[in-house]
Amino acid sequence: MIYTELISLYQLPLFELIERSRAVHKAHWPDNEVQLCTLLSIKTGGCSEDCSYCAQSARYKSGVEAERLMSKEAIMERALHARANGSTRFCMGAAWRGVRMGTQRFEQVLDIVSDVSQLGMEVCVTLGELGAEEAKSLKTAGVTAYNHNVDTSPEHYPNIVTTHTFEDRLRTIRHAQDAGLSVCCGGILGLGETIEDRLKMLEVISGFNPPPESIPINALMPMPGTPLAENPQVDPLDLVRMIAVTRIAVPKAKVRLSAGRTMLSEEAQTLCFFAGANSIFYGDKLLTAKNPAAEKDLKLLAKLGLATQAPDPAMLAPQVDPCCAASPAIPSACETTSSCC
Ligand code: SAM
Ligand code: DTB
Ligand code: SF4
Repeated sequence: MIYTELISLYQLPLFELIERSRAVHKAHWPDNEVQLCTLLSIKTGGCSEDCSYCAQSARYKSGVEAERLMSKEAIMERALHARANGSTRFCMGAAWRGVRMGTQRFEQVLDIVSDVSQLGMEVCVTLGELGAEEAKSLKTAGVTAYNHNVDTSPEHYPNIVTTHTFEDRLRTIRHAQDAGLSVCCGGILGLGETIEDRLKMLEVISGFNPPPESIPINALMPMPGTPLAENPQVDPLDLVRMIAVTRIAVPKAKVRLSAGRTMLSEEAQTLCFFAGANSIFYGDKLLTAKNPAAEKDLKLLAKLGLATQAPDPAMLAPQVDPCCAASPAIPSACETTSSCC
């Protein structure tokens, strides 16, 4: 969807916007279902990159210490625990710029993925930059989805990260798509961006062909010691609007209400679900930051009469739309990732 369409939607009176997003949601998804996804930081801290929101960058004194890659045994224990608690997706994150074929750490990750993928949950990984070969190996090892966020608009990205570019992010997404992986790609609100930046980000994401399988919408969790530590909290109603427009722009994607839920009231989260969010990160911790307690989330879902989604580990990745690939709507995004009209 192009920017002018997105901004027209965004500026609708809130109730009208939500009526529209609700209608799209009902046409594509079971009405009352939320997917529970557990995150685990398998390699924490010490990252070479300078993403100014991130506590795991080695450049900032955030109090997060660099750790080694967790052992497969410890990861399996956490994955089994997540499954027993009702998670149907297990997402493993690593504080790396990227991974490379033939390195010991990538071989270890492939071995870990092979075992986790036997547990019947969807397996997601987020390891930074990928080449074509790395993406293929992850697919073969049993990864369902690759999480790589564009995080903000192409214009605002250089104000937030200088050690890699927006185009680098798109290239990795393209490699994941080409390998047949589902792509999980979203961003963060609260990085000092404008509403225009948020919608320019969504213009890029909604232009992907194939479309992303899931779109995480994070609200910045200001991390002590990072350049954005004092940024103001995102207005919860802006988050609701963003979720509603995302639901309309990419009807078939899971929209994941991601980081920042500890700062939201139950009522604000309820509005996010009503507007089209149908997945959350579940468990007391995100990667390094806090998340609502699992019991609290289960109580909220029960109060709202929301069921949890069944796992779909054999989920097929969204397919390329050949018509759209032939007439790309967003040429700038098209140079590195196929774009859909
Ligand atoms: N290193 C990999 C990468 O950058 O893609 C994977 C891990 S990185 C922590 C995954 C995502 O977490 C980021 O792209 C960003 O969207 C989100 N994130 C990181 N720190 C955050 C924060 N303080 N608040 C909200 N979201 C955050
Ligand atoms: C995503 O979009 N959000 C998750 C997941 N993908 C990897 C990460 C949120 C991280 C929040 C900050 C932290 O825990 O350090
Ligand atoms: Fe490293 Fe990812 Fe954090 Fe950037 S967001 S500093 S790449 S872990």
